[in-house]
Amino acid sequence: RKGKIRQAMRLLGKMAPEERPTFGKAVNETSDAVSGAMENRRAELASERLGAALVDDLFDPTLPGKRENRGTVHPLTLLDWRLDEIFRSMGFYILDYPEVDSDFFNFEALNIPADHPARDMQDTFWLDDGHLLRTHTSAGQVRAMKNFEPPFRAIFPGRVFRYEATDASHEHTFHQVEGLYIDREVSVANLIASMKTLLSEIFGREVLVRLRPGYFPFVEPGFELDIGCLVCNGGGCPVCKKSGWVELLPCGLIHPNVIKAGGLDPEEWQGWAFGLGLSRLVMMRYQIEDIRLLLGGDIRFLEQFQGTGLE
Ligand code: FA5
Repeated sequence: RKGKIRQAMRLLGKMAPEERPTFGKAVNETSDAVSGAMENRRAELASERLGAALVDDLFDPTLPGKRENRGTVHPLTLLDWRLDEIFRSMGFYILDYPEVDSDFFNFEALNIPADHPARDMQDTFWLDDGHLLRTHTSAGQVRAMKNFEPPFRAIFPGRVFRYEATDASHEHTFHQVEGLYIDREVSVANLIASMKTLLSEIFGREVLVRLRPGYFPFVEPGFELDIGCLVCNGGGCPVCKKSGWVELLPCGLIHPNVIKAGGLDPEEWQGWAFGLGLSRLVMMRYQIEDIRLLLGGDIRFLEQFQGTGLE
């Protein structure tokens, strides 16, 4: 209302009649020109907004997609899941026991008293309070016997620790899976059959195995089950120390003293156990030539397991 055009229109009344037509015409033309310009600009702005929206919201199906960087599942976890599945289907419990344990469960209860030379087979990280980092998952054997009514079968996977020098096939921190079967009557034949089922499920084919006598104070008889090295296919490499064989699966029938430590009567109950080297199994399964890659945390190594086994 206070605009210049309105003010000019108000002037019309005070003008001499002969001046009015020309002045009036000029004001009207100006008024039309201004509203026309405003209309144009309004349309322009609207079409700019529409154009911008079209550009921003446009979906072009021919453009390449944006790659989402997802984390990958560690190969140790992949095989651990697979083993859980295989053993669960055979009626095994999946148990979890502490990494910090006592001398009793790691050694004493397994028929390895304080002065026993077998303690030197597994150099131990001791804690100040007399506890230790378990040197093997066998530390869970007597715990399991105390926890469950026999007959039962169970596996307990986990990290174990040894104070030892590292090389292509040895780590100070590595993974094992313990297997335990307690019943009134168990046999070596059944133990070996279970091991073979496990290996052929994991590798999807028969693998070359050999059985040797092995000494562990907590089993009698004890065996070492080796598999033909799948990193070099038996030709010889740093993983198998050029022997063509990899120590993978020590096992045996549980010693009566261990059955007793588990609170069971060895006259009534027997058992077998195995201690699978899970880290080495992963190396064989994925042909990894150095165990230190597993826990080294190198993202380029881990990324290679994209998608494996999860689908
Ligand atoms: C044991 O630890 C026994 N507790 C196994 C056992 C269980 C025997 C039940 C009988 C009955 P050993 O020290 O050999 O045994 O280790 C078992 C497996 O762990 C080996 O065969 C190997 O595959 C793996 N292993 C041993 N030391 C290392 C290491 N430093 N780095 C990586 N893997 C290892």
